[in-house]
Amino acid sequence: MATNRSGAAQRPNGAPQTKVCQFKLVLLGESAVGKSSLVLRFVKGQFHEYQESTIGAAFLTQTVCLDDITVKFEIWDTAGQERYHSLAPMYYRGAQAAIVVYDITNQDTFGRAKNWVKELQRQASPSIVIALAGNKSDLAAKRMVEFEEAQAYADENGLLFMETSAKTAMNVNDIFLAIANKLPKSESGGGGGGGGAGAGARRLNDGDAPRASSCCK
Ligand SMILES: Nc1nc2c(ncn2[C@@H]2O[C@H](COP(=O)(O)OP(=O)(O)OP(=O)(O)O)[C@@H](O)[C@H]2O)c(=O)[nH]1
Ligand SMILES: [Mg+2]
Repeated sequence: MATNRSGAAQRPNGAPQTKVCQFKLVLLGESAVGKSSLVLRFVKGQFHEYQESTIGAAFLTQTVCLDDITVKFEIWDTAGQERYHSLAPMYYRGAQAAIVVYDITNQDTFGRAKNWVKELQRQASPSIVIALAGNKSDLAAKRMVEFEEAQAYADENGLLFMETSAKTAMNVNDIFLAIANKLPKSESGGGGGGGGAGAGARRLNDGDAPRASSCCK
């Protein structure tokens, strides 16, 4: 397989081969903040007023295309109910990215989100990319968490931050895209993927099965 000047693999007809990088992403946050709704919006473009509470966790995938690579997210949507808390490490272990979600109409969920951030900072991969999502931004009339307060907290902790609405789709694709852009796509970004402890991307060539520890270049 030939490579072009930028080092990207080329097919025999000269067309550049798209790099596909695979990342494990986990959603965490209090029950009913809208984690499943954000994933449903991102993956299927849908919203359900009566979304059922998640049991255990749900797994979905979605790809986003950046300029020169395709990022495939393996998404673990965890259950926010307290009785499932002890399962969470199974899902954030080896994750390269996390979205910690709170509901802008509920101050308690913001406090819970901060606890999830602390837990990730202590126990997840040191290079994990964490995004904070203040969901239900369509309910601004009932707002209890100020944008500026959350932005300041995110800045102090090096988090991406957006207010989102799974209902109107505001900033939903954008937050995943911002994460995709921030994730390291080189070997120096960390090793391993999937269930491993590292934080690098797994690169897939077209038609390849996932390879456990090779990274995007
Ligand atoms: N208005 C509004 N409602 C939302 C939004 N996102 C989710 N909801 C509603 O909030 C409720 C809870 O949403 P879920 O997506 O099930 O919340 P969850 O965080 O996955 O909850 P668990 O699975 O129990 O952890 C549902 O009734 C949704 O329709 C939003 O952006 N705006
Ligand atoms: Mg859910």
